[in-house]
Amino acid sequence: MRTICSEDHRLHFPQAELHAGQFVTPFERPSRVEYILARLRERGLNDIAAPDPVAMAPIRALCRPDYLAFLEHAWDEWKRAGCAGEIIPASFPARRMNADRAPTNIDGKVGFYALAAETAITAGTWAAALSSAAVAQTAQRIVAGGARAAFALCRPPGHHATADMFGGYCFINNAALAAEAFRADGVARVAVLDIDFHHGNGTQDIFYRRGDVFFASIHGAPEHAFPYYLGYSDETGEGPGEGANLNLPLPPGAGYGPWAEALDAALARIRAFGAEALVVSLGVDAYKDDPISFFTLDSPDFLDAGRRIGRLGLPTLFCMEGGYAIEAIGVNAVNVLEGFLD
Ligand code: SP5
Ligand code: ZN
Repeated sequence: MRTICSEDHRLHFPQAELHAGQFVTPFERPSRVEYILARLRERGLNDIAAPDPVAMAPIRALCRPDYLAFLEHAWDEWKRAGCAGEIIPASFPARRMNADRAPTNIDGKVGFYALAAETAITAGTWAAALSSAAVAQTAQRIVAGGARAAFALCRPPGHHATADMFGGYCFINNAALAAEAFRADGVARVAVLDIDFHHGNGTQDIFYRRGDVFFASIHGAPEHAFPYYLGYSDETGEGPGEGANLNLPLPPGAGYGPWAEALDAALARIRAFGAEALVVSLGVDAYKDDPISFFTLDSPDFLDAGRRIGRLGLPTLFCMEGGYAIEAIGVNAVNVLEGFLD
């Protein structure tokens, strides 16, 4: 299985994450990629290549134009306004306020386009987000070209990003971009399986009214876990998308027993949907030692999860998402790939 990875992910390395009332070094940091690359090499998965140049047209089709303009120019506007630190949202269009009229003021704009305050934007964020999208695009082309699978080692991750909001460490939804690319290549039915600990709110939102892309997510129940305001089991899709959204929330402390049961349920629904290509939002923050999550999966469980996904027999693109137990992220992510290849 070929891995696509860009060095440009390093351009995004904020110093600050608002966590538990303090600024801490972000959990989502550049070294995550190094650990995954090291483990790939250790396991002989040495086919690692850089992405082709980013294709902007599909990104423009996926995201709202004003949101992309914001991401591209936010840093310059922030600096021009005399702000000293990294871009961190502090005001939000909450209930009964104007959530569809963007302010001109950069501080107002930042909150308008944010869904959470933990994610900072820095000078290199736009370039890094585009490189991550390019990684997903290039890996998707490999699968569309006939490979059984490819690994898009995306960083920053994408599954929390909507067409018009950043947050949860995400800026552009790489998995959604890949799913759309399969559709554009003529694949009639595509499934996105999100096994990151956190609900893939961005991916759900993008495809919620679509009957051609099935979305399934196994995640910490929204009553207890970020992103908190989406991911309930009664969110089943709308209009033409009714029945094409499957949320499988699990309670604090959930281990591989219930998690694997949820995975089998998701895989059965993907099979029944008639998917012809699969995008896996591959987060490994369901791991027992993850510092911001509450499932208790162990490293061998990721191997088993990969095996089950492999038994679907679909052309599969793995897109890297979360995972913050950094010393274990390589083993856990590569275990999913190795299980798949078994
Ligand atoms: C891609 C991805 O995995 N994004 C995750 C974003 C999580 N952001 C905020 C999480 C807030 C968690 N608070 C946890 C308290 C733990 N003691
Ligand atoms: Zn996550």
